[in-house]
Amino acid sequence: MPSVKLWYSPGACSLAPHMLLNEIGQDFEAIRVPIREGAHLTEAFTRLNPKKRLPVLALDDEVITELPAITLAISQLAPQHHLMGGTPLAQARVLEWLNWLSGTVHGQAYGSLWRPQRFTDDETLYPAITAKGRQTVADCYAMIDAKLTSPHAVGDGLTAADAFLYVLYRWGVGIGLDMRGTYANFTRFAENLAHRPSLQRAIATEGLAPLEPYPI
Ligand SMILES: N[C@@H](CCC(=O)N[C@@H](CS)C(=O)NCC(=O)O)C(=O)O
Repeated sequence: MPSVKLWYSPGACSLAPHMLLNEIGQDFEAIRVPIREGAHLTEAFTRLNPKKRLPVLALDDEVITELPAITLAISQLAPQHHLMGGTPLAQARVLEWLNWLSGTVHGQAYGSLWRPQRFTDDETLYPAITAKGRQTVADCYAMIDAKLTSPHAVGDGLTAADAFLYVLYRWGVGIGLDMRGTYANFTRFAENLAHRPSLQRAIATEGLAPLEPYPI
């Protein structure tokens, strides 16, 4: 077994691999890099990941970035958990989710909402980009809600897609969307996932407040 390290920022998308490492019972070192405090912009962190983004996973000296690659690496540590899908079709479905969640929902929608400066140098355009980002989040969440008619995004077991979706549910609450009122399937899904000890432990380690009173 390699020595495993995960660099995370509290409540960021790194919560997904954090949960998955707990899920497979992997020993690992969790290293806190709070984005809010600019800790991802230090020289030391930039040397580790020149993209200045979280999460980062290290397996011994091998540094892996990008959430879908990181969840694949975690899945390969414990293939019996099928975190990237248990059949060839399920693997394609998990990748389909992760690609869309990373590229469109995270990179494009939340990128526009939270980081309009990535899309233009013209500050007068920031409000329009931010507004479009918020609308794209809502559109994407409607699609997610329509697809999440069962407890897991793919098949009948936990996959990396579930973990990432849970993070996005939290972000929806964080940006003030009426998640419970608007996205009933997504809410049921998140409440169901919130019972998992692996997620509860990651939330406690990251020092996050529970979202809402879950019916435990
Ligand atoms: N494509 C990257 C995106 C990672 C990313 O943007 N992470 C956010 C946290 S959720 C981040 O590090 N943000 C730092 C910033 O915006 O400066 C991935 O999938 O891992």
